[in-house]
Amino acid sequence: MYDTKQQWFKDAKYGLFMHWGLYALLAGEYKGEKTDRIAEWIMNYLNIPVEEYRKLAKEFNPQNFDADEIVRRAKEDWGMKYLVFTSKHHEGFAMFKSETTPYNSVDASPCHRDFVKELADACHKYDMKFGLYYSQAQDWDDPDGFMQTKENSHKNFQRYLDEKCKPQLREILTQYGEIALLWFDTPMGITKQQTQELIDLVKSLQPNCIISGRAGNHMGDYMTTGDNFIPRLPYEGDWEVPATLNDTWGFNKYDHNWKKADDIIRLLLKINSRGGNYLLNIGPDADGNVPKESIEILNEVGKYVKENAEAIYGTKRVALYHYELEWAQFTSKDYKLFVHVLQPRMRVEVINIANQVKRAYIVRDGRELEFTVGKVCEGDGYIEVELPEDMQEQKNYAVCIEMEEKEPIFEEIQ
Ligand code: FHN
Repeated sequence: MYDTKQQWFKDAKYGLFMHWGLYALLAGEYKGEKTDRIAEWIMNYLNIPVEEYRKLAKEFNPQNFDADEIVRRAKEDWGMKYLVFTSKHHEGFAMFKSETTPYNSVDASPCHRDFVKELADACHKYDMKFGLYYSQAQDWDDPDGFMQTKENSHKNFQRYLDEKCKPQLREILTQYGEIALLWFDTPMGITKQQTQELIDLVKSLQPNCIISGRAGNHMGDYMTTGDNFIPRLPYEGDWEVPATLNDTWGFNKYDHNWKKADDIIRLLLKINSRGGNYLLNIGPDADGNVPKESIEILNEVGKYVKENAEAIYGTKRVALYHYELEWAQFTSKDYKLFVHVLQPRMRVEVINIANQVKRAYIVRDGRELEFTVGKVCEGDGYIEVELPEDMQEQKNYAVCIEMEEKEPIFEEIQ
């Protein structure tokens, strides 16, 4: 059984990840050298010396960053239920006012802005759950932080933890009101005891804050999959897929490999059908603009999510035989099975319906549908829902099959 403080997370299904830091200024290129890999790793990939990289802080002055507008869109247009923002990524630069080190966006940059505060205020205003990413082990700026490619990396890791990581965690957990989620990442070189100390610190300051699956040593409050990885089968308990819209997290001007809105809708439903949450990323540019491609995709996906809210939020995973169809994905809630129709169809056929069917309707407008039921073989119910002619050319809508309240129609494995 899971703690009810995590209920919001179970029900959320869809959240916004935001990777933003000094790497946005480089956007995949440093002194004429390009990287088409994930842009927030440019310091590491191109071996930029710490002192050189630090100079970027003096250029960071994003005039167009509008936390209120991003959060409003995420909530109202994109249908997302939570936001996770990189308060400090592996580069080591804090996007908030920190007394621990002046290497932060308020003290080191001409903008003098606390972006964690701006986003926290907006999230609290729009009633959006607010989460913070904090790279607890990898810190390429601190001599004792973890950096895979550095000789003598994390020699005195405990000093880094005690003098930078923990004080900064204390800051982000005490300066901005409720923090619903602490998103730890890449727990390299961290021991079980050190992980426990970080978790204890988080819980002592914000007892309701839940912790991502990458705290280290399998000690988070839920499971985080690999980046962009969707399991074939569900995991036990709560889980989340962090994912990109193109192939980078931080802004990379050379990455144009945008996924299509239809693909994102399918991926969201595929994850939801297995009981997981989709944490989908945007990477604003150095001026604070969210790439227009991201906005276009998220607007289109958001339309689906909002029209079919009943079939997404608070849903549970479905039984195995409802997993993978070319034309549909499935979710369920109470005694309702939702068929998300992703390709044009004449009718919707579903097998293995255990209970008596009460009615079938189109989720977005409540329109009742004709259906026939039958049995393929003993214990194997079959339903055929006729789609009205005007629906037969359409795709991307959900049909609800509502059943008598007898057998639960989803599998509960917790
Ligand atoms: O190294 C990071 C990467 O930059 C990004 O933040 C992702 C998001 O899940 N996490 C790590 C790689 O898994």
